[in-house]
Amino acid sequence: MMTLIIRALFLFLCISFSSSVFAEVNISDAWVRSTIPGQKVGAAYMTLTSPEDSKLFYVETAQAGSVEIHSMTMNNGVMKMRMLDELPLKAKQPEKLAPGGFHLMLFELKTPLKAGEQVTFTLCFKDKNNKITHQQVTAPIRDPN
Ligand SMILES: [Cu+2]
Repeated sequence: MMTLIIRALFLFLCISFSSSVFAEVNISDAWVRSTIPGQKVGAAYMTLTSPEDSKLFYVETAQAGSVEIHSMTMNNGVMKMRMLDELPLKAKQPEKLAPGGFHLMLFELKTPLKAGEQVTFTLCFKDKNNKITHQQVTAPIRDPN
């Protein structure tokens, strides 16, 4: 419940008090992994290149109840996923969200994610002065490989 309230607040801050006019983050190679019917969790990938130091701190889409920013690491042969409060983006350094590494995790999917369809995300960024901006990206759904 608490997290729901915090999420709603983040979204409110993000959408209400932010502009998406300048210093846009370049979003490329965005795609979403297709799911099988009944699967409630999905994953999305993209490459983020920010013109200045900034952080990705909130993501949402109408197709999922919530979206988390995750890291994935190998620890003695065991895959470990961790939720990040924010993903730091270094100026002009592409940060790749890809299978086996950083990714967006989609929870409580409203419908199965079918290859050929699309998912639109709102991404909220915070620069080093805590100025908030948001951008949208529409990503195609693909079968892995
Ligand atoms: Cu994950």
